[in-house]
Amino acid sequence: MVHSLIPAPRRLEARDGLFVAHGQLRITAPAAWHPVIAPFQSCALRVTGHTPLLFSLDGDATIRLHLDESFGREQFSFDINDDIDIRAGGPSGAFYALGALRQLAGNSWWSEEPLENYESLTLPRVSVDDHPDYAWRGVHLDVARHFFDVATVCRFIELAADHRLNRIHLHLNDDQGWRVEIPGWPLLTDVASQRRSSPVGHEMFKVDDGMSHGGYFSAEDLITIREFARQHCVVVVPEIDIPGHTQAVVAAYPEFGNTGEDLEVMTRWGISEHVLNPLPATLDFAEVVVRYVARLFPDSPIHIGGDECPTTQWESSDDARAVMEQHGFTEARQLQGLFTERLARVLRADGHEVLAWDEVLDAAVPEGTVIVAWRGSQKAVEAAERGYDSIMAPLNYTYFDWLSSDQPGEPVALGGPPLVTPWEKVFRFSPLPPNLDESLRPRIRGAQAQLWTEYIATRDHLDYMAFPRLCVFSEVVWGSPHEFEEFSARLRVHLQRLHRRGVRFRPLDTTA
Ligand code: TNX
Repeated sequence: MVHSLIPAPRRLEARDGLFVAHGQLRITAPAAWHPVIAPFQSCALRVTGHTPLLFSLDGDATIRLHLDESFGREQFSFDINDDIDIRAGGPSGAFYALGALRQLAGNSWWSEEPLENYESLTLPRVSVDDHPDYAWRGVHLDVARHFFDVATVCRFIELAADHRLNRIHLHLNDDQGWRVEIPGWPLLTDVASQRRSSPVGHEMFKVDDGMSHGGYFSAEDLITIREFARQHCVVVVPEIDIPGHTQAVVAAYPEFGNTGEDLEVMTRWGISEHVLNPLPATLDFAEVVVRYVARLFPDSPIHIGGDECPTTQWESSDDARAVMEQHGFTEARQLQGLFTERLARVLRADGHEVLAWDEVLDAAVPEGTVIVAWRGSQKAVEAAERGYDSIMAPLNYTYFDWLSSDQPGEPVALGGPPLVTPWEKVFRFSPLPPNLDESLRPRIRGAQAQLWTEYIATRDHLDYMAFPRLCVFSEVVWGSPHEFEEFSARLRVHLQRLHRRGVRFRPLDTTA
C-alpha cells in the first residue's frame, strides 16, 4: 500500500514518524505559481482555520516549493521531514504535489465545509517522485443534452483536477440544445437553447416529459469557467459540433438547413438528419461562431466536432449537389471536408490547435488536426498511420455514460448489456492502441473519458456515472497502474475522501 495515493506515484519512500504543523502554514513558491496554490490555501483555511501565508522569496517556511528546470512541467517530487520541500517543473507539477499532500493528510482535507474543530496538518514522512506518461489527460462533459450550470461545471473541473486530469472538453451544442450566447445570432439562445420536452426513461419507450429544458452560457460564464480551470491546471477545450448534430441550429435558422421546413429543437435522443447545408453563407456562419467561441479561450485547442453527420439530406438537395459538382466531389460525404478544412484553417491562423472526432478522416482533413478516436482504438492507429496525432477515447472503455454494471438497479443509461463499463474494466484500459507500431507511439497524445448526458440530468447522477470510473481512468492515463488487488484497496481508501467531499459516487460493491 503506497499511502493510498491516486494516481499512484512512480516512487514513494516511507520513513518513520510524522510531520505535524500547528497553526498557520507558511509557504514559499515562485510568484508565477501563486495562482495555482490558491486552491490549497482555501482548503487549508477550511481545515486549519488559517489561510496559509504565501511568499515568493525563500525563507522560513513550512512548505517550500522550488522550480526544477530539469523536470517536465507536470513533474514533481517532495520530501516530508521536519518541513516540506517540493520541487516541480512548472505550476502544474506544484499543484499536483500539493494535491498529493492533501491525499496524504487525511479525509478532513477533503471537507467541503470548514471543520468544527480545526486540525493541524499531519503527514507521514515520505518522499515521492512522480510524472505523467501522457500529456493529454482529459474528461469530456456534454452540456448540450442536459445543461449544467457554471457552479456544477466548476465543481466537476475541481474533482477532475484532484485526479490530475488536465483537459475538460465541453460539448457545447447538439441536436437537442445550443449552449453558448453568440453576439449577432440571438435565435441561438432564444430558440436553440431551449427544448420543449425530453424523453422519460429510455429513448426506446418514446415517452415524453413535456417539460421544457434549456440554458446557456454567456461569454462571462465561459470566462469564469476558463479561469477556474486555469487555477486548477485544467485547460478548457470548447467544442462546437459541426456540420452534424445541428438540428437546434437549423431550428433557429432554417436557412442553414437543407429542407427549409419548420423544425423544433430535437426532443428525442439519437442522431438528427437535419445537418447544416454546405452553402457559402453557412460556412461563413460556422466560421463566425467557432472563431467567436475560440476567442474566449485564447490558449485552448478548439474542437470542431464532425461526428455522426448523416448525408441523406445532402444527397437529395440540389444545392448540395451543385456544391459537390463545383468541387468535383463524387460522394456527399466529401462535403463534410469543406467544414473541416475551413474551420481548421481559420482557427489555426488564429493560433489554435484543432481537434475533431474521428469521422473527419472520411473526408479532407488538414495536416495537424488532432483526431479524437472514439469509434475504437483502430481509429487512432489509422490516424497515426496517416500522420495525425490522436487522443484515445474508445467507447468500449471510456464512455462513462454506459452502464456501470449489468445488474438490475442501475439507473437507466444509453444501452443495455453489452454496453457496460464496470470500473474494473477501466483499469484494463491502455491509452496505447494494442496494434500500434512502436514508431507511431508519440502520435498518441493521451486519452479522455466521455460523459454524454442524454441520461444524466442531475449533479448527483453525474457523480454516480463519473466516479469511481474517473478515479480508475486517472491512474491509467497518468500511467502508473499497479496490480489490481493493490489498486482496489487504494481506491477504497480514496473513495472515503470523495465521500467527505460530498461526491455521490457509485459504491464499489453495490449491485442494486
Ligand atoms: C455517440 S461519440 C456520440 C454522441 C452520443 C454518444 C452516446 C460521439 C462523437 N457522438 O452524440 O451522445 O454516442 O454514447
